[in-house]
Amino acid sequence: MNPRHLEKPTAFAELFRRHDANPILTALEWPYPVHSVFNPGATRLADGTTLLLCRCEDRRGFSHLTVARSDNGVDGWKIDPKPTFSPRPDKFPEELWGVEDPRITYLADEGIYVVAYTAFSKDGPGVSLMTTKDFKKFERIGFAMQPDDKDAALFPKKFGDKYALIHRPASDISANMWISYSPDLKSWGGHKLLLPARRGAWWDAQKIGLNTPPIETKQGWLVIYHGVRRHASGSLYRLGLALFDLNNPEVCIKRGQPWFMGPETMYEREGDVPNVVFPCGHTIANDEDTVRLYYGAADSCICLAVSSIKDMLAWLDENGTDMVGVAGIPAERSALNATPT
Ligand code: BMA
Repeated sequence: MNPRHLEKPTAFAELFRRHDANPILTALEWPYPVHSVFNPGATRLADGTTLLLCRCEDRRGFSHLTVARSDNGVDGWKIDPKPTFSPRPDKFPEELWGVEDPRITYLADEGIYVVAYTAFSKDGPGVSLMTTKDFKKFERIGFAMQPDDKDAALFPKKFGDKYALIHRPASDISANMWISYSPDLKSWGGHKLLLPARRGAWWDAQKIGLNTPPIETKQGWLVIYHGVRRHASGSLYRLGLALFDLNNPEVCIKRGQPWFMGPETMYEREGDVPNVVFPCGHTIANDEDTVRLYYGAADSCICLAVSSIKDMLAWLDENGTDMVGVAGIPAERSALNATPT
């Protein structure tokens, strides 16, 4: 049982409701030995099946990816009997220390899934891409972004004739979200700052990074990101929301001020890395509104929380700051303006 202060920590309205069955997947359910399962990418296949591409950590500390399928997205998971996608450092040296945190984007025009994942190389984590049609055979494209870079996902649509990727390069002085473009998923350029971490006491002051692929709505692209706040005993990973222009994703229209979900339950507060909620995927139901967020809790297990596009937009209206045109800053500079002091 949760200690009393963890039971219902606050009176804040809940945007995403945690599923009663949480955690929905743990290492205990795995058909072969793994230490932990977390941070899954997610998608719904054409037949309505929910597919999770789960990050599984072994007892060396290295991660691989394994597929779990369910008819209802909650239980009855059928897990591949052995690793679905293992690191191949012999051919792809950037995968020396494993593959992590996959984000799945379906490109409807081409009928392929593009998975952006973290390849843990000798020089640190970088962003790799692979494509698949069936989650059985995979084609690696290789490093899209060299180290230090992670937290990447492709937009499901092209802008003009270019694919667009959100990612998070990190240096000693910053860890902000960037956007880059490519004509072929191989050469990347046009790099621009998309959303910076805030500063000082903000919940997203030290580092931020994309979580799930951008969600297309009539009002713009909804982007779920994590913010990290470091404190005396470690880091707190919480989730925030921002809205970007449909035709020009570099323009931030709104940025939520508070986090909308943070570690509150026992399974989010305790585990290998305490105080972490970290989604890498969501699915949208047939009603085109219900959003199911699949997240890693405390880098230990897989959980589900449910909301809707309608509620996410309403939450941003209530809790967001308008970013465009604030203080006379034109739309094209909105990313820089997204750092309230
Ligand atoms: C981030 C990522 C995630 C992880 C989180 C908390 O940097 O590496 O895979 O869940 O840290 O440990």
